[in-house]
Amino acid sequence: MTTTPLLGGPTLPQRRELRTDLPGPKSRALLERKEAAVAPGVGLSLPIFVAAAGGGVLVDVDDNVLIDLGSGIAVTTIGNAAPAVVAAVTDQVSRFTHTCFMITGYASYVEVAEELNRLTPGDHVKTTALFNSGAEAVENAIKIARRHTRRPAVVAFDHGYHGRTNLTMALTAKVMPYKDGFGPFAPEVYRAPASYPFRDGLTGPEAAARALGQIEKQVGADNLAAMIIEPIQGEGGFVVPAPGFLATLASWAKQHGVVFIADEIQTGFARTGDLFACEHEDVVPDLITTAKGIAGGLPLSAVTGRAEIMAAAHAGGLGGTYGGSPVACAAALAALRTYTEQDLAGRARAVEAIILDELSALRDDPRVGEVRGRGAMIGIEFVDQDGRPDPALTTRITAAVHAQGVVLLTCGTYGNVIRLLPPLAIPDDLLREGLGVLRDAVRSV
Ligand code: PLZ
Repeated sequence: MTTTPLLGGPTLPQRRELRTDLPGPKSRALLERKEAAVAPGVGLSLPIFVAAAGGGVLVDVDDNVLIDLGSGIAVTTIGNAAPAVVAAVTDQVSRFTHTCFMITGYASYVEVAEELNRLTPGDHVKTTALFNSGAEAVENAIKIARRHTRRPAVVAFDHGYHGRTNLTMALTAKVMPYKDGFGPFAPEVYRAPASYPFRDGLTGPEAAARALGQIEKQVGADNLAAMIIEPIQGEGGFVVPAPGFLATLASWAKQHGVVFIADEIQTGFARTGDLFACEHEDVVPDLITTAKGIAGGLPLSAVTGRAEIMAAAHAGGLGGTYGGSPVACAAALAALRTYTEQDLAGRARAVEAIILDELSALRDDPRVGEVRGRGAMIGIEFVDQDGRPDPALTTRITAAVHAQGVVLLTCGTYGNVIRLLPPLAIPDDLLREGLGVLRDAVRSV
């Protein structure tokens, strides 16, 4: 039995082991009950029900041990049920579970805010507000930007993803499955072309000039409260913008008094090999939204930004019953300590090297259009012989990988990108094994 070298962690065996075909009988029975009891709008990528997880594995209810290359969509970056998080949460729930921070305070909320103010890009004075989900953080960032600028419009980008609530659906680009039939959507949201080097062939400054030209013609800087962008697009296909794209947008925003919001909900917390993806290009956002990796699996999100912008929201204007729950804050303090004390950004760069090494044999495959990304956020875009997106091939490869007991996610506007988001607590040999399964599946499908 090997345990993860990174976090001293879990007691689960760190090896893949299939005792049944997938899904096994217990998962199949739960799937039947799910179909009867759970609204069909809530999907399930793999028909597997989990009993335990840690390090780089998920153990299902049939005692199958699966390799986790998804981290629950970039959430359990420090590992599932990470010991430091378990200890902090256990201690917190035994003392108190809830007060509502808007009613009576507790220190951990303040400490999480202090940590985020310190860790996020830029050395200006910052403040933070805490919420529950990524979408809620995005909504609040827009509320703050509008109140600060007294302007109505917001620009988001092609391939962008920001959530499933009404305002964030409007910001999200892709209609299926996120928006179809769920409108009407929030007004005053405009979409600009993004930078997608593999498909548009533009340099960063060229792509930025195209976007800004459109914004100036169709929206007008004087009407624009904010632009919101993911520094590497997640759901949209792990699209890394060409160098200079983000910096050009940010400097235009500054010049025109437009609030530049970096949505680092998927890219944040060491995932891309820096603590935040903006750091790679020295871009300093006015506001940054974070969630996912922030609390090791507990629901927590944040808006952090320039104190003078954050102060635009009047007293009592921001909040919610559960935002910054004491349990989630306890988890976050443990998780944030882990990121910095164990240099998980460095670990993400080591994971990147392993991924690129294991996938190097695929680069000559004409169906592999591009392997891209940074750190432990790497995507593979699949194309047909004419270079067009090949979602059917992507689905076949993913299904073959799932059947072998490796949890793997897809993404992309065209549904043709396999994305790798392993927990950073995964042992190297297990990561290599999971990638080997993927490599074999690509070859055999
Ligand atoms: N912004 C950049 O990646 C969440 C969505 C999965 P919530 N991404 C996973 C799905 O199909 O619902 C995300 C993101 C970025 C915002 C969000 C929204 O975060 O916590 O899901 O609300």
